[in-house]
Amino acid sequence: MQYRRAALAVLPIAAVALAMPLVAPAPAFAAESVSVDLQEMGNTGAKGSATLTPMANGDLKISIHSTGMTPNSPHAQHLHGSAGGMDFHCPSMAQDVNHNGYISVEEGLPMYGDIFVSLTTSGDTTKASGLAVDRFPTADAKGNLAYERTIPAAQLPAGTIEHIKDLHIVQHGIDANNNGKYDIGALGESTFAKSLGVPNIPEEATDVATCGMVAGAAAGSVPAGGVNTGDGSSLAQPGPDPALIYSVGGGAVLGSLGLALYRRRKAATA
Ligand SMILES: [Cu+2]
Repeated sequence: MQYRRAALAVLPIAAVALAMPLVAPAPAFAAESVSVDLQEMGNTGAKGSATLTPMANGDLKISIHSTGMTPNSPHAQHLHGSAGGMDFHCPSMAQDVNHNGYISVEEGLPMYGDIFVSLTTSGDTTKASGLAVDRFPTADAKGNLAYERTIPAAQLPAGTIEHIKDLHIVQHGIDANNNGKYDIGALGESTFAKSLGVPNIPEEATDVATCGMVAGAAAGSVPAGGVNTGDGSSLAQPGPDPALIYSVGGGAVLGSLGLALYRRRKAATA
């Protein structure tokens, strides 16, 4: 089984090699640290704070501390948004289309945008690692999550530091029924995962736990691209297709994620 897991873990790397464009190193650009207040999305009970620190050499240091996360469980987390002029925001509960009290990936994506950087603990940080669950931080037994990593400049998408205020942090993975794990019994099967051809992933594992924007970002930017907050008008328009956004590479990663989660779940219930 170790061998099988190792073989699956290679998949994301192969996907990245195919999907990752050449990224020019960011110019050296030192700026102040910015803080991010990670707010509960729906009734998740999770919250936290983060600091993004552009280093003098163009690297980006990320520090995150969250509480109320699903204990002993991995949490996918990303910088979402765009360096290309689109103005994305954290969702509000107006995006909770099915009124279940939580924000699913499908509900959140049109508002918070594509994955910009995957905040993994090691290795690749592109969108292709968006659900590489073996490289995301795991909350402790009390639901506390701590994360710190400095991502090298050469590994950041062009414009990351310059557009830091256009980006925001999203953490995934909730425990809706407070039983200390991700289970299908709580909110059913993840329709997002299923749309990528990976059945039997709990919706709890992919739903949004927290989201936070860089302090002051909303006041300093004007919405572009027709995305509004608050009035829910964007819901009437077809949003980006999540399957397209996560791309073939993301699908491959989710495939390995799904199997890993599924095995853990089986192991936990065995
Ligand atoms: Cu995300």
